[in-house]
Amino acid sequence: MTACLICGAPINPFLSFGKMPIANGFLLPENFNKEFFFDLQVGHCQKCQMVQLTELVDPGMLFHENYAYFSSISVRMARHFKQFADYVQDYYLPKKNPFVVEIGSNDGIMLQNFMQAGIRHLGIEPSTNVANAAIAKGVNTVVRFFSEETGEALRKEFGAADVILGANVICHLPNIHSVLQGIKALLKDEGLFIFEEPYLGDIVQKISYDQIYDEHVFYFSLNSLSWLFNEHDMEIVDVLPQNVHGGSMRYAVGRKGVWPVKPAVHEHLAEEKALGLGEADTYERLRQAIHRSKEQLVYLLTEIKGQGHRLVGYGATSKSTTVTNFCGIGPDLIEFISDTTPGKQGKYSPGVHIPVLPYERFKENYPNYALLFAWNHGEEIMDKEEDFRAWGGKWVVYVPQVTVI
Ligand code: DWN
Ligand code: SAH
Repeated sequence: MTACLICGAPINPFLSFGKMPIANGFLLPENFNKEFFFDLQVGHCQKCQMVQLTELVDPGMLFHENYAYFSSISVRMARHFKQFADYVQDYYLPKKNPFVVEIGSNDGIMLQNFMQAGIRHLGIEPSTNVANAAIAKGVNTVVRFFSEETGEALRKEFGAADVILGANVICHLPNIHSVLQGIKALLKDEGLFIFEEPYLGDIVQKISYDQIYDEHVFYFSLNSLSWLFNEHDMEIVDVLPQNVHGGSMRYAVGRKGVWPVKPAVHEHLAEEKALGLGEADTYERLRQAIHRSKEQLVYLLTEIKGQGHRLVGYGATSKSTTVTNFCGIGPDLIEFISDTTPGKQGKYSPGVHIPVLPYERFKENYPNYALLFAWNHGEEIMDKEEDFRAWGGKWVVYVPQVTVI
């Protein structure tokens, strides 16, 4: 049995996906025989309530000079992070010489807003290629993994931060206790740590099992995070659900007793109880629902293909690596995956090796069906692809259920 990364208690694995490759490990044929696989398994800790992976991949294998994900690929996400930055500026930044730090700042999608407003800022980003894209925009960035040591060193070099931000990154950090120590070292006493991550409540309700992959070490709930922050003399003072990445939650966290705790925190804790996020049965039901979803998707795709239709994937997401490998969906079913990221194009998808081709290949020769791997950007994509629908093309989606649109 594996020990919980948060509290050390034994955790019960509830779902095994089998052998999985690196979710963002898009590769060339000469590297097929060197591909790395690990056991993707997820468990729930009864003591502190954290849902987490039971086997970890070394972060150095995931985040490096060829990290495949550039945050700015989505226009809607750029808008979202502008709103996030405005919210921080309006409610939480002091007027006099504020200093904003972001952990996992990627290509500067959030910090560019502070830069444009002339606000002192710093991004901490270990993946050199995306960090360089931020630096090229003029966003101050250091290429480093955040930890206690980093937090202490940055405090000495740059002074204390008024706010520390994170988006879709804290759930990636297995050294989370060290990260929280680093945050406390870098943050002013009255400062706030504000971060947002995919929300466990949404994963359970939407059966969005494709959020489970190597980079996502933790699947946060308010309850499990409250346990964690309490260990570090910190507390969650506000929560705000976010309609991005399939359902996220934004948390504002301060040192204990410094900020008033908003009623939303108690309301969401009660909702989590009603949803059964603390009960083993919930995860057994989730496991069964995931297996049903897999069967339905494979059945539908096989039928579409059997009728002689052309089927392609849309968006070579990290999430698609879980779906394709878990469901056994390979190039026999999917002709190619269309993606706008130059670094993924011309490569093959991890594990099942479906070709990833430029978006133009989709646009120039529409398939009959497109499997929407980037379902979290569904609104943006459907708006953009009105011509595909008008031409007679159909979307296949699998979250929250397997459907043809
Ligand atoms: O947490 C994470 C999130 C924020 O980003 C990371 N661990 C890794 C990554 O996850 P993902 O790869 O599942 O993220 P997305 O944002 O769902 O990826 C979208 C993919 O789809 C990109 O490769 C770009 C592509 N895309 C496209 O081809 N056309 C996206 C849009 C919006 C489009 O119109
Ligand atoms: N915040 C962006 C990027 C999310 S992807 C967004 O929401 O779109 C996760 C990012 O975290 C990657 O850019 C990755 O390189 C970075 N990351 C991973 N481990 C990290 C660590 N220990 N410290 C800081 N950033 C880290």
